[in-house]
Amino acid sequence: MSAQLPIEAISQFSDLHPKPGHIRFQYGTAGFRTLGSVLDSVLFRVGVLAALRSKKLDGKTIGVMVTASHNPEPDNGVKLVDPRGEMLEAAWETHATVLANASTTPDFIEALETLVKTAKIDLSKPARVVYARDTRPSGPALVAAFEDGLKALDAEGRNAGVTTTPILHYLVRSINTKGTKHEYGDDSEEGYFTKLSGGFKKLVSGKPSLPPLVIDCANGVGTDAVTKIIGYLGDSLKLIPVNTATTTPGALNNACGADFVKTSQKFPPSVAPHLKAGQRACSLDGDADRLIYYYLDERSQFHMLDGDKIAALVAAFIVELVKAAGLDSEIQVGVVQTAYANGSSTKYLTERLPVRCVPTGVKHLHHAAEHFPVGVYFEANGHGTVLFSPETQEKLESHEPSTPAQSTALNHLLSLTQLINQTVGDAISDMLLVETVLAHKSYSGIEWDSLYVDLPNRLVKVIVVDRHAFKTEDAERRLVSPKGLQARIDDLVKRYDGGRSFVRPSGTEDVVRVYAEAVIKSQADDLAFRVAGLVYDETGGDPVTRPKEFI
Ligand code: G16
Repeated sequence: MSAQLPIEAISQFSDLHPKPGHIRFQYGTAGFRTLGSVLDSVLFRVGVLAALRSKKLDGKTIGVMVTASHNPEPDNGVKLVDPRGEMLEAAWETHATVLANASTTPDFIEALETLVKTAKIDLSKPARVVYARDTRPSGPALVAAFEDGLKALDAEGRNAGVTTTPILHYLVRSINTKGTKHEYGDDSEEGYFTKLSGGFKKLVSGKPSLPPLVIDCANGVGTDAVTKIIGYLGDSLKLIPVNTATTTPGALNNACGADFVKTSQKFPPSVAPHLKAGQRACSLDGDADRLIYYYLDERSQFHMLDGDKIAALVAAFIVELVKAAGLDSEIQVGVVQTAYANGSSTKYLTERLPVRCVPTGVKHLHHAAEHFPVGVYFEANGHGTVLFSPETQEKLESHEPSTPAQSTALNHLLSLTQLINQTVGDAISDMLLVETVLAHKSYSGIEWDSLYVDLPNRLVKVIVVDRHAFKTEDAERRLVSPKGLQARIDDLVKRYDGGRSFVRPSGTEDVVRVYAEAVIKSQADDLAFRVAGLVYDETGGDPVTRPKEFI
């Protein structure tokens, strides 16, 4: 290991991107995420880190996405993507946090030297990074800071421009598998759209067309991807894009998008003109990696079909296909959820399939899903995908069907492996997946919704002095600190029929989240607000500013 860190170049560039003194950065649920205006130094340092990660992995291409996804427009963020398109390895999240918090350029260089030594990075290896950003106004300057990080290490950068998070993940895997027997797809946006739409068209060929689908693009980067895929889908599916104002200041995720629908349990007002009784619609989030469906029934009542409902729909469909292909004794389908999964969905799924519960964050769900031959994972907020293990993929490719019906089912499964973006949750791929199942089953939103009845639930955010004081266990279902708070929550929960509640610090916003469900809606609301009140009081909240609803 003869090559050395280019100290002079690093220090010159680093001086251009000083760390703001008062802020402590943390690589959280989905990377660094905070106000875009304070992230300059973080982006520069992530550039250096991404180059080192690539060197560590023998020059494999690392991905970097500049986005704050569902957060409001002034926020921004950055996350790293490992070579197979999966989230950054957990140990390196710690390295990222250490580097981001070095106070000065000499401290930063010292931290880099320690990292190179402890992680045994061979600096003579090449460094390759592909990167993209969403439509946030703070994006271009942050990308420029990031590029300085690449320059400091003389890394090879490929700018994928303005695109969705899932497309960036797709590109990373495609670049790294190019020319191998595991080639994932052509490493271009065109390759992505061709692959997904090709799988979809095969799956719905011969099925009656569904009525057009209204698609809320959250005024974000999904707009561009939706516009493009419309061209590839032709007559196979009609989409009606709304909330496509990507350049209107303040519009991103504002009263629209998947997080708005899920959290407020209503459809975006801007979608109203397109929704008539029986019409189904869906919302993407700001970087198009989450998807929530909804429809109006004949009485024009709103019904939400969230990530749990998507998991139930999709898992049942895949189980049927596996059986029809004659592979049910060889290929097991499992489901991964988090504590936010509605109690009814967990009951519905566990009666039929193996189900695991893991902490919030795609990285946790993804890894757990990899343990199943077919792993279906969805967070209730609409973030998820389906993974086919390499063994399953091989089985599907080599299986000899004994009947025409088996052959059809097998081909459908193979087309699903094309349609599904297996690198990460992908709203556009998930939308095509849902539409496939609806077309095969001749389901409208009503039949899909009737798989099970959601328990009424409520999600509340509490602003506290220090959310890091909240620590959890048991897949975030119980608090271990602050001491004694869990016992008080337990006492409260006992008083509600079908009551369940948990508290956890967010990894993407500076808040503590409180979830509650109960048999009756008013009780779920009451429980959520009472637990929120406990959280607020516990952390020394000011009685004057105590939200009135925290009874
Ligand atoms: C990110 C993560 C998701 C997570 C969500 C909320 O989503 O990728 O896995 O569910 O944040 O996390 P938290 O409750 O910790 O704030 P996104 O769509 O914002 O990238």
